[in-house]
Amino acid sequence: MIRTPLCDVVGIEKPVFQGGMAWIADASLAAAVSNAGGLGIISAMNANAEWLRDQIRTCRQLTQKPFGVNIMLQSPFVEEVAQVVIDEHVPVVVTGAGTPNKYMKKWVPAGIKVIPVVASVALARMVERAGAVAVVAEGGESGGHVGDLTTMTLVPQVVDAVKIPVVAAGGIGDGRGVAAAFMLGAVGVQVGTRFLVADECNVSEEYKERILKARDISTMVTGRRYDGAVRCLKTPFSQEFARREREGASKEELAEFGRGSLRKAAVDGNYQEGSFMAGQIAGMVNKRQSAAEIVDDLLDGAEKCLREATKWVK
Ligand code: TUI
Repeated sequence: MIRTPLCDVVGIEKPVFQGGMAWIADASLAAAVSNAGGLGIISAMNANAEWLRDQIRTCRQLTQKPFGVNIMLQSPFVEEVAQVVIDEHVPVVVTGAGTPNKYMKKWVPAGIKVIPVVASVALARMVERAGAVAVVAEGGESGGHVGDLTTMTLVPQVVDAVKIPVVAAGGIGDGRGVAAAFMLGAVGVQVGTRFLVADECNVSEEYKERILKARDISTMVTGRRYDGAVRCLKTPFSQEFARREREGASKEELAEFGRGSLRKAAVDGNYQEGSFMAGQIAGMVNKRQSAAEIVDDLLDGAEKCLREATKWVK
């Protein structure tokens, strides 16, 4: 069994967070991960207050355990969803794609445990001062919106910079990755891509099949030119996006071209026009399992690695 200080901070049994994947991480997946002893996370993505409130209430019907809500700070509905998590007494809020300090001024006094995703040491320090109980240090191996640093370089630098627990994310898909994260000083992991193929994940069948078929070099990053870098599978859509970017399309033109593409992938399973966000670990995700099996495989695998890790030490 693996138990770390993160478990006590968040009130969970197993130090595994499920990534708040936009258009994908709903009450069904979040409740399954929380019931398995990890922290399930509902993505507020670009949805409005009503949708989020409904998902939070559904999640509460499916699990008695703590769960989180991921708020993407670039959402057009950020103000209203920021209030919903207070009104609904959500235990944990994870933020992404921006600086959450403005909202933390309301969340922290409301008793919400705030755990921002950071892609730099500077942001980690800033959110610690603002009252974050932990941070997720996410390297560019992850799917979706990515920063510049890798997990290998970001995690130890964040660990050295802050006193609060650090959760590693980006490129972690099995027990070896979990063990490596612990070696870098993290006390937990956040995993997204592997949960895409969980039985309780309601993403389109096409998306699941594409993840299962992906190999090591199947992802790419688009949008680097305008600091909106997004990692997704190489598909007709992402290759066309990259072509337009190379040919000098403006930020507005690219935003227009990309509008609705994640929904097309996650909900409609539209391979031609969808943006199939996925991390570089997709090549290792080859099996459909329940969320509980995934959580247990991650930690059992880590335990085995950690026990064997001393064999070279004389
Ligand atoms: O946020 C994510 N991953 C995401 S958000 C998302 S939704 C989306 N949909 C369409 C296009 C773009 C996004 C999909 N995946 N991960 C956490 C994360 N946060 N990664 C990087 C950052 C980040 C980057 C810069 C956080 C803060 C930051 O700097 C803030 C600042 O202003 O310095």
